[in-house]
Amino acid sequence: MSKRKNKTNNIDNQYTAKQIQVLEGLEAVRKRPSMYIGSTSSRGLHHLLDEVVDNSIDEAMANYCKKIEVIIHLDNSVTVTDDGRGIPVDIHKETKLPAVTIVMTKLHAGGKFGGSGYRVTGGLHGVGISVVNALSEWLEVEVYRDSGIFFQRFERGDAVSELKKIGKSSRTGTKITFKPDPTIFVEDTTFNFDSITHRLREIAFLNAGVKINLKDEREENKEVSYKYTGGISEYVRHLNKNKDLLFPSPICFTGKKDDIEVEVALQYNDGYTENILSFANNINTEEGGTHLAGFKATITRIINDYARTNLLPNGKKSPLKEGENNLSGNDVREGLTAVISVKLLNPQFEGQTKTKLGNSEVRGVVSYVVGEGLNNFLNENPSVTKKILAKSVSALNAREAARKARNLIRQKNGILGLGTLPGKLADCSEKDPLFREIFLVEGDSAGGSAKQGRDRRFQAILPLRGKILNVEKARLHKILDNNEIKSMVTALGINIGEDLDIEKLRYYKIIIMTDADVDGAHIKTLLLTFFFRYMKPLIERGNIYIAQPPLYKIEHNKESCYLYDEQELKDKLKEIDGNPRIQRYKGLGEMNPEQLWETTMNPGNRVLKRIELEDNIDAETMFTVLMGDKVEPRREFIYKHSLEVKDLDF
Ligand code: 0RA
Repeated sequence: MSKRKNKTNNIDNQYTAKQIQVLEGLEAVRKRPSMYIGSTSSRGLHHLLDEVVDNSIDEAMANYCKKIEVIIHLDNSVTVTDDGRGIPVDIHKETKLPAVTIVMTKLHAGGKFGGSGYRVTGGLHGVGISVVNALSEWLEVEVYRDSGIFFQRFERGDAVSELKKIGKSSRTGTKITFKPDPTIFVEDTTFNFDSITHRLREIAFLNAGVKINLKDEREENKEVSYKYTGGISEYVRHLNKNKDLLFPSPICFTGKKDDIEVEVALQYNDGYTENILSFANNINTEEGGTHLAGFKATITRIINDYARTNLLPNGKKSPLKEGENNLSGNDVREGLTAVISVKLLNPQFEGQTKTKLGNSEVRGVVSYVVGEGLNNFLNENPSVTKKILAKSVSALNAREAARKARNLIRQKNGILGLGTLPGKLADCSEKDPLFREIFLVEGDSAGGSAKQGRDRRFQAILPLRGKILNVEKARLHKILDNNEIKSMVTALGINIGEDLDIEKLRYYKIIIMTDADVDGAHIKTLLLTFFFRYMKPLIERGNIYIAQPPLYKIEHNKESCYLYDEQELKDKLKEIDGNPRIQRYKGLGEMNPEQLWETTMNPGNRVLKRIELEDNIDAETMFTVLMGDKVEPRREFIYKHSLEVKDLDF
């Protein structure tokens, strides 16, 4: 669940306690925490930290804060320090409490502050630090302000000391340390270094020049520091890190109109996928919205205009003839990596996950900034322009070829979407997709065993011969030429890419079953790359699973058992005395149909790993590195991660 908040209004920075509207106490938060932070799982726990950091980011957005430091302590408490203005400590007339105490102990419905100081926060999140306080076993705040250091401690939301001046200081800023309450976060109270780094780095990219440090005291030397003077331009460089580029430096446009700030950075690589990230007030708008729509419409229009009305720089005529098809949006975005960041006073977040920017006025401002900028750039950089046009036109040609290939699949599927299923598919008899599963099996021989061993009522088998095509290096029509992919697409029934219709999914569980060796791992990765690029909803909805065939069989005293990893083998060997004869399975083919059923396919015994998309952006990078052209980053990636993974199971 993501947070949303509004850009701070720095017009009136003479904040005083009278601007705070006191609303509710914190009992409500402890009673129903999920209402405020989405859930009390690990996600909700991390949301507490996001909330505190976001307050510092507000200070950074308003240009008062240059440095943020986050420290995870041994006891799973966390400290966030910033060098912003410091939370005000002056006394609020009606309640006679210091402002910081009110900020920590009262729920400010609809936002942190009423009135003119800070602008209103909307949506489910951006709920305020008081929510963090309410859900913490204890919280301590230190404010550096008005030449002093002020301190107060809270337990489960209640002040247990008064605000005290404990020293003098010439600096300003806020330091908050809190320990999530284990009686609320019963599942998990440990902070995850890697997921925190991801958000902090994102924030650093989006706020050029702000330095963000993260230290994990639970491990030695675990520390990272981010500061990007180039802002989102460096973000684009980072996203394109392992790709071959059409031109070396990202193109940047910035502008401001009607209090809406727009920043865009873009760069083309020679690949076929588009990777556009959009943000509003530092929130990743995964569902897009008006800023993204404005951007897309504008680059399509400008590049089309340019391709039609201008001679190419080498003197050749425009590649688009009069009356001929326009370049489509997809054509001009092939190989495009871009980051769009807008900052505005009252963002409206819509959509299913409230990550779609709704403010209609933003579209025009983005169009204006991108239109001006791109036009100027194209006029001034003929050689780059030529490359972009050539790439778009070649995408247009490929699109034509892909359309033909897709039509073939469509014809094959028949108008009713049923049509001819692939010959090698052994389908099941169950009719409700919810209860059907399909095994994608490596090799014909294992496919044969699986067909014999399965429960044919609800298990379908599709054997795949050899390796499927690496889709990271091929265009759509090539991909659809590939027989293995074709039969998979037909069997699943949902088509791919733009034509995908998830409602037509024929099997709720899609289970990849490969040998437990290097080739098997490679095939798994190829299949996952294909699903990620062309059938992403399957991954997002959690339809994809990996089967876990056993690695060993042990026979001892006329009894046999199967073991699934090295640790299980070690434990078992300790447990039994005598000398069992141990069989190591290299491939699925070494098991007979009954064994395959018993160990890997029977829902009563089997272990399936569900593939989850924890982070879209990191997954994007991972597939580029694993399946792309460049060898060195792949070697690095595998080396780095081989130290982390226990079994090479993706
Ligand atoms: C209210 C008003 C002002 C700043 C803040 C809150 C503030 C809150 C947090 C939370 C973490 N770090 C923070 N930094 C600042 C404006 C104060 C002024 O006008 O001087």
